[in-house]
Amino acid sequence: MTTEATYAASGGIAAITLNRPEKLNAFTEGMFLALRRGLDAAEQDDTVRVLIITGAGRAFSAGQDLTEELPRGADGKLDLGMRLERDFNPLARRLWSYPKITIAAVNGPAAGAAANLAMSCDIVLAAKSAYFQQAFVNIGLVPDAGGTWLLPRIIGSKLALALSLTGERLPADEAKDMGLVFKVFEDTGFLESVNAFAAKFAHGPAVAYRLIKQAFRHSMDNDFEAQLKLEASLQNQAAATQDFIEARAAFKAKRPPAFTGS
Ligand code: LHQ
Repeated sequence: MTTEATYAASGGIAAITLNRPEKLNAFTEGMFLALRRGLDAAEQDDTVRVLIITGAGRAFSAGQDLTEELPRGADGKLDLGMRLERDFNPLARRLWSYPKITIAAVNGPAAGAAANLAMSCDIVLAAKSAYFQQAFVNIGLVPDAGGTWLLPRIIGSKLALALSLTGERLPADEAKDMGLVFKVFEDTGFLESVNAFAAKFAHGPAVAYRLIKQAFRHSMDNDFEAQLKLEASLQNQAAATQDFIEARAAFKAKRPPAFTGS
């Protein structure tokens, strides 16, 4: 892994830290490479139940590095679509369908594509001083990395459009009130608070986690009838796990279950 994002895992919790603090962790090609490697490592490690993505220093990330050379098409014109298709969109898709729990630990500003990639994570935790900014309009661009699909579904279309047209900063507490952020923690000891929160997943029922995520992904598009059928099918898969057998035995014995993730 390049040092533009670092990876560490222990005790069932993995963490990828975006690591260009002097440039507010703006995304570069090297950072995407490191992110892909971190996502691979966490996915392949059977002991990992939950992946935290956070930023080094005072920011989560300022989005695309605006000073980086951007690709051009054969006609010489900037081809930002190519950049999105190559780096941002595969990352957004991967986070959206990642088989383990993902937590965006937004420690400071999350601007542009970084705000939208944070939203692709399952749970968003934020430090009190953090903010989210659909900064695209300030540089004459449109929200990308899935933002125009995710944001209206999370906070409603009028708020999502207003935030995108104004480029206003959305403070953590307001983001929580809108349903984008699950919990806001104090700046001091933010990562410790995030780790304590993540610890509840560290030894949990991994198959159920994956299936729960699948159910909610499909509910974005399914009608009620299709979702009922999907729930029945997913429940059969969950019921076939050792963890369900163990949980029933633990319930009868009035003791906590010891999940193995299988
Ligand atoms: C930066 C950046 C940055 C480089 C701060 N790049 N250096 C996808 C596909 C292809 C192309 C286009 O885009 C996309 C998706 C996108 O993400 S577009 C949106 C890109 N992001 C932005 O427009 C946000 C730009 N940054 C800002 O507006 C501010 O930096 C925010 C509001 C995030 C934070 O403001 P401050 O706290 O006042 O910090 P600062 O502006 O002083 O930044 C600190 C340093 O970080 C500074 O460097 P310097 O060497 O002068 O100390 C900035 O130049 C650098 N930096 N963002 N995106």
